[in-house]
Amino acid sequence: MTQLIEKINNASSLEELENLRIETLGKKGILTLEFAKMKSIPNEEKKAFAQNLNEQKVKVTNAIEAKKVVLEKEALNKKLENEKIDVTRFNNELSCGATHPVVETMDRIITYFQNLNFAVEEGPLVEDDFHNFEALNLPKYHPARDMQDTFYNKDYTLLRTHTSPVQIRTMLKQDPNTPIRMIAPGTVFRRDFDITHTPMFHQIEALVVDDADKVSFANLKHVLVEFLQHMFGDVEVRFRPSFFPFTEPSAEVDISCVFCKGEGCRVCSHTGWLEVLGCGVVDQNVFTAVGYKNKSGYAFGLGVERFAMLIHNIGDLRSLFESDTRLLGQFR
Ligand code: 2NL
Repeated sequence: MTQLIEKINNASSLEELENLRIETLGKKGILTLEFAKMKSIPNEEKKAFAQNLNEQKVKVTNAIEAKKVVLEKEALNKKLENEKIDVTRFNNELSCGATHPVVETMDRIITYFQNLNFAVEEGPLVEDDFHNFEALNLPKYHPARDMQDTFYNKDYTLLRTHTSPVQIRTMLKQDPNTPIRMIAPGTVFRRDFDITHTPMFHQIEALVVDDADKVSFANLKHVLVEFLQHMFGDVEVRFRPSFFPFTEPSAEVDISCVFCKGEGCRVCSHTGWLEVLGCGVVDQNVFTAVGYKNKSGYAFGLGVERFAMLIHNIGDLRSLFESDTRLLGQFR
């Protein structure tokens, strides 16, 4: 008996303990078999025999129960130890996301103009002929409306080819005597796909409108020189006469090449200059289309991808649309 109790106390697992229980108290256990002997015991000895057997049974049962509690607690502790999670542990290898260079560049430009008190306006991507073309002095049969450049829908709507319709909508919704100082950032769409063109890209356009004596080309020039030197550092800025249907006069703006400092390299085609935006004084036909009289305005437009490529020295426009983490990971 003491040997059995000792075995129980030394059991090293719940399995071993259960085996001991079966060996003693199970259907064919030694104590169970002892009880079966009752029949053959003389009547006068039965009471003492049964009492003794019961005492043994209680001792064994208690010993097993007590050991079971200990072993179960040990098993639980072991399980908790194995499954422990340190929620405070920091994993340096975690790869985190980064702002896409196009979005980062867009945010920088937006913030710059917000600080100059420009409002940020938005408009629909699906536009109509009037807001995208007609109001911008692009009459029917103008080459810029060509099916080659514009995504047309069956219902005569189209995907906006520039963000200018946002300016048209802003002028229409406001009283003509309320001055305008706005930028329109957003996606635009053109049927063009090669090394330097993607069918979707990003533009930011700006528009300033006020009484005729308050807005001039000189104002525009000053704002743009300050802006470009903020974005690209100490660069030369050059205005070249150009043409846009919605501005007169119009200019294209170059900065001295940020890679060769104007010496001439492959990026600037050995000219020393990089074209970065287009601008001009709002054409009177645009004001007529939206019912504005005796107003003057200036406007400019730029491609965000081109800015991002020049700022980060990215050679291929298409790499900005491939979501390759080897490129994007460099902008964390
Ligand atoms: C470019 C040139 C430009 C404008 C956009 C504009 C808008 C209105 C009236 C007059 Cl509502 N002009 N926008 C003006 C000049 C140039 O963009 O090369 N963009 C990438």
